[in-house]
Amino acid sequence: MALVVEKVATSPFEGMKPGTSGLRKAVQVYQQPNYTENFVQATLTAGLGEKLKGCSLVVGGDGRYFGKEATELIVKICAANGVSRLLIGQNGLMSTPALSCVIRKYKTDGGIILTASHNPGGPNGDFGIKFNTANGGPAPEAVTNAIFEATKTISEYPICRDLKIDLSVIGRKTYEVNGQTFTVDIIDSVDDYCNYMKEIFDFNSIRTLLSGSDGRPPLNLLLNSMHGVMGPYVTKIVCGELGAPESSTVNCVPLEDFGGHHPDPNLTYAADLVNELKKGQHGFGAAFDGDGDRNMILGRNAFFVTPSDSLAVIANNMECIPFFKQSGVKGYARSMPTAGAVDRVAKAKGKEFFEVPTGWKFFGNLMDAGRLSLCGEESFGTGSDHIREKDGLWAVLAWLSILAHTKQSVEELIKDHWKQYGRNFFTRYDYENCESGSANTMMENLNNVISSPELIGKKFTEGSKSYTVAKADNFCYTDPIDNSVSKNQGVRIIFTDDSRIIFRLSGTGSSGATIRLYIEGYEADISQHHLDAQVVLKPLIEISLKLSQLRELTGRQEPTVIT
Ligand code: VG1
Ligand code: CO
Repeated sequence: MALVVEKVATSPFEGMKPGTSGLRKAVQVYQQPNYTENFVQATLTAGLGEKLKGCSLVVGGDGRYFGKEATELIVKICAANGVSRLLIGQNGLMSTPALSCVIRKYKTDGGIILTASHNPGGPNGDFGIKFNTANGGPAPEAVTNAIFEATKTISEYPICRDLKIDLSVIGRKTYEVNGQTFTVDIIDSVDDYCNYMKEIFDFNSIRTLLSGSDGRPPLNLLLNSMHGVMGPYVTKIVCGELGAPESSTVNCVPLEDFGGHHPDPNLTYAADLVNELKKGQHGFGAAFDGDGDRNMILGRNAFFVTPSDSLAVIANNMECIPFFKQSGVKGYARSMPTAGAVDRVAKAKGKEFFEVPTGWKFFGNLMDAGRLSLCGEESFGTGSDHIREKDGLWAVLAWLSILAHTKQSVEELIKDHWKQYGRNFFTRYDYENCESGSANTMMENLNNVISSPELIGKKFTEGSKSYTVAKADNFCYTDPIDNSVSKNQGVRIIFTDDSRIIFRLSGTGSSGATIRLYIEGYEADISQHHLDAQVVLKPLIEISLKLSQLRELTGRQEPTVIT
């Protein structure tokens, strides 16, 4: 079928600057005439440059409200721009890690992900668009900056308005646009990813762990997909391939509004899972976010594994995962605010170690250069160089592999880890939706505090605890591969005992400002390891709040979320 290309005149919208992970805005903002079209066109123009004509792309999303409309627009605009092939997840669904996997497997020129990840969805929720490059990873800052520049000058976009596709039917459709062939492949959202997981892990050993067929009691799982995109992946892989009963999964039907909840796997928004695990019937629990790249791991009785510890435990047990036996274990990395547990494993194992700014895009270059195997963020992100996104289900399968191999429980593994390496106590306080002006004032004040020469060596006392400042700065990162520099990535104050307090503003919110306060304290003494992180870190939290005047400036006495 031959299609007509129409040129539509448009004008720029303000504020289309991608944040930590794509452009996230209220659905109503995206629904404005030409808003989505402008951003898609800018993404194609600046993201692909000369490769645009004749390129192939993967498109998929987390199933949130407005995803189908946006997918249809993308098809029409890609066709008109001379894109030669699109691979689209059935019904527009594809988890972020699966999309990364598909880009790499079919060697496409990149992909477009329709998600606002853990942000709420629905007509009054958020929507988001993110561009990934040919390595399967989130576009680096140079590319997202170029996209932003393109949004400022856009004056028209081409569209094949008559192109109608049925996203629900798997199969190939071809069209003719300006004498060239345009191919749309609707593919199964799970198959390629599932096959890859089978290559990476030893499914037999996980099957045995779950069924208890080696004489041990079966491991009862509870996996909560939070009505995000993960439902079909969990059903097919964990139930279908690994034989877990259906009762070990909840909230597996993707909903456009995630059932009205935040699809965010943390102790606050996944409280249902925590409460269920507290009953002691399950030996392992996990939750995923809307687009499936985050994971929260719990042991029996809701024993909470901090993402920083999860990363360190996986780093310490890489031999349990067949993929790394083949590819070898290269370096380890974490984002700056993530607690330093993995640093100690890297040191003990003699591996190269990297500390990068917040956001998965900073890991990609290191992986592409063959220097990084495993990395993570405190925000429930864990992943490896099998793809170029963090990967929630991969993390669960990694944990199950370790449990199968070591024959230990989650709690035993963590406690043994602390015994060997000491414990990095960690907590994050989120103050969501603060007024932007006061949040910015607070950050400005903090920048002044850290630039004062008197701060170094200064002693802060709270109750019976004292901390002396060893170093203070606003984190600046130079990428070791391409030497690109990312400044102002968070104010950090590091004390002489390696404790840290870190402040930064979120780059994933769609309105107002979210302040994140990260607190870390290290304890080598095993007699202290059982203590509650909130208790251990209380003096540091108090010091942070006083130093920043957060309560006075924002009027917030308590955080919205504590993890
Ligand atoms: C947050 C997390 C960050 C993560 C990002 C995207 O960013 O802190 O670690 O990479 O979300 O995760 P920010 O700027 O709000 O702190 V996701 O699951 O939204 O793709
Ligand atoms: Co996510």
